[in-house]
Amino acid sequence: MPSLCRAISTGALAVLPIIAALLPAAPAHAADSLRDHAAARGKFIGAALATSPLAGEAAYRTIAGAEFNQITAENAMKWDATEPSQNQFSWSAADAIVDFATQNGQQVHGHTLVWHSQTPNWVQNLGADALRSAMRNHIAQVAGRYAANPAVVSWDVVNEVFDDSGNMRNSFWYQKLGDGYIADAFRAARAADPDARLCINDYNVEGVNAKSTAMYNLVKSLRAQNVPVDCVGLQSHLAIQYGFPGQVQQNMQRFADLGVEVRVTELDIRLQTPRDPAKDAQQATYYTNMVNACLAVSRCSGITIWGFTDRYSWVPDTFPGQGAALIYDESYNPKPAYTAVHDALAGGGTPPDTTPPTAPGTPAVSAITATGAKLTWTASTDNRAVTGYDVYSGTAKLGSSASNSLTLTGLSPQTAYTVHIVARDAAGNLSTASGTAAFTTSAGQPGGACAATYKTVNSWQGGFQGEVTVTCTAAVTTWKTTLTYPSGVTVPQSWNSTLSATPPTFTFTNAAWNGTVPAGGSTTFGFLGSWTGSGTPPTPVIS
Ligand code: 9MR
Repeated sequence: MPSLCRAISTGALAVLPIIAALLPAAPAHAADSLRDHAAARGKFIGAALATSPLAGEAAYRTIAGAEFNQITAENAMKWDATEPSQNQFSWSAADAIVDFATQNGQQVHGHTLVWHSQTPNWVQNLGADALRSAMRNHIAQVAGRYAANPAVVSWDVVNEVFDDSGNMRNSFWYQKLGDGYIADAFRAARAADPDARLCINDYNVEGVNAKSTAMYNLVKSLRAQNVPVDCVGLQSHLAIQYGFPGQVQQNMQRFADLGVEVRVTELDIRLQTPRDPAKDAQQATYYTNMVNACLAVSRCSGITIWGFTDRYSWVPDTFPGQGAALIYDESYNPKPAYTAVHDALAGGGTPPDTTPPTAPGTPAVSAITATGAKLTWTASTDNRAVTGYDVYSGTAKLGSSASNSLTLTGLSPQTAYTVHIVARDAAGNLSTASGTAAFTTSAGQPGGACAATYKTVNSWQGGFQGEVTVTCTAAVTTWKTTLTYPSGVTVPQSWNSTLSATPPTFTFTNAAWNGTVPAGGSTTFGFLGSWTGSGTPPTPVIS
């Protein structure tokens, strides 16, 4: 029994006075710590620890020991740290983590045995058979070293085997060994440490989405083949500007229903720096949501935060301009995010809002210009309140609105957009996407003030009449529209404009009397075209 915390977490309250009397000193952590609240809920609360501050910074060690009951090595157990050269193992950094955890009555989650990243070149350069042997040997040595150590209770056996779309990642493992390396790795890990819980770990699998469904299908199929997968790790590298993932609790539950444990393995919630109170509050809400989702699923064993202080985090190096993703600031002061995790684990506070808004209606598009368009949609409803909408074209966010309409600006001329709307509420719950609406912006004009639209007024065998309307958002005294046709088109006659023809390009400038167009006004010119084809006359590209 390494500490009083363990005694509490195993429910041995009756023996508390005896243990307290036997212990030479009080436990290092306060009764109000995250770890005690988590243990009281039957969960772990973990932190990833970095080797250098763990060795050298008293404040780092104090908080890491006092607040968390599970530790993950941020880097010290990865392949490049443990086996930098073939069969030459280096244990000092990994052992330092395990020793620290043992001193503080904490469990260790091993991270990670097989990954495409932070794996030395010598491994990546091996042929298939040698690679398979090296993988088995690495797992046997690394998991085997700590198999008898009671602190080390679980392993990420494989990490990030999917790409961002949910297909098998085309890593050197996959290229040389096919997807069989995954089952092989789990079997080797079970052989090396029969008592450890063995996990598959990935990012962007927190909510229900294509990638988490791919993960779900893989875990289901591996377990059907008796591959020893005990646990699924949801990394949870989130960002307040991208919204809280949809249906996290439901996603956790579907894995749980497969009979596996789920856990949040690498939680951090970044924001665009600098911090401000509103961003801190949003971040705190997301931390609350994540803790509450885990608390609501009995097979969710706990939450590990990827670090704990903003002083040491991978985020600013990887996402320039973003950071402040953790629960303590750079000077080890607890942030609102700490209070959020604390209060959620302690069980108080307002009941969590996990209900997303309903999907918005499919947007209607109007007032299309060269650089903008107006979208209007049927509003969503929510159990509390809809706080806003985000408009996307694919994955690119085009704008946000607090109401059910938005005039988009800054679009590119003559570009096709397929847009959809997502609603959100104050807790960061996101609706499913609305239906999509497609439109193409009109052509731009020099100076950007005017845009042109074309229509065929009439056509006959070998000929047609075209009409162009020039609409200006600011007053102009001259304008120009260029139409480019497929070859074979000529324009023998035009009116209300001056034509300069270098087929297949025809440039129309204003006539003497219609160069002046007021802001919001328009003018029209026309022409006769001839072409050699039949059927519908060709449509010009406008620029
Ligand atoms: O936090 C880790 C950082 O210090 C390393 O430089 C980086 C190298 O790949 O790995 C970071 O941790 C990653 C983890 O091992 C797997 N999931 C994503 C984490 C953040 O990149």
